[in-house]
Amino acid sequence: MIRKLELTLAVLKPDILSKRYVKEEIKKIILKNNFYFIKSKTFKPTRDSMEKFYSMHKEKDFYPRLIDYMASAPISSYILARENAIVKWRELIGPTKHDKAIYEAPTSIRGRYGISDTRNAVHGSDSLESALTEIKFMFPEFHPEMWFKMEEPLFRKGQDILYDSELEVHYLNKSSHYMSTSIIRPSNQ
Ligand code: 3AN
Repeated sequence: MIRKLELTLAVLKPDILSKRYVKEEIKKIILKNNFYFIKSKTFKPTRDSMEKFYSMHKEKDFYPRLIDYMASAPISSYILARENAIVKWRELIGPTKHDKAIYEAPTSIRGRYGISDTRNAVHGSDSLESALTEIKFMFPEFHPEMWFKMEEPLFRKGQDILYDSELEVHYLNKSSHYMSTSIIRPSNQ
């Protein structure tokens, strides 16, 4: 059976971006685990956008703290692709709660780089449905159905894929693939 690649949303939270070395370590973990960086964006989110992104937690006592934190400084947001991307990325990031991450998954990203329940280093979509919603939220210009049609088969083959470490993105080598208008070297918007 041909297994399709899956897309998920990863976010590196503000305290990770303030530590250049840690950000690089996390990117190395992502690459070592055979994820492709399909889209990448580093920006300082507005309070309003973070309130929407985390609206499902509106009633929770930690919500104001979470919004203050997420809107305090730049974040990096990525669309990642691989087989079982959602479950695999959740496995790598580890438990939400800081104590649990430290004691039960000390080698996970949150176990290594999380600081508290709120400042827990990274985000990962927890289902297919939330991955699509979150990808649309962070990358409204990206069309998953188009990507699955035009690019997924080529990424799945895994040949002639290049990585631009500055743009933090994988792209298909133009010269070795039949060119479709949708296959262009991505620009960092
Ligand atoms: P996850 O990010 O593991 O999917 P969610 O969706 O329950 O976890 O929580 C979203 C974010 O809210 C977490 N990443 C964390 O930053 C924050 N958060 C969750 N639970 C707590 C808590 N009990 N206290 C403080 N912050 C929390």
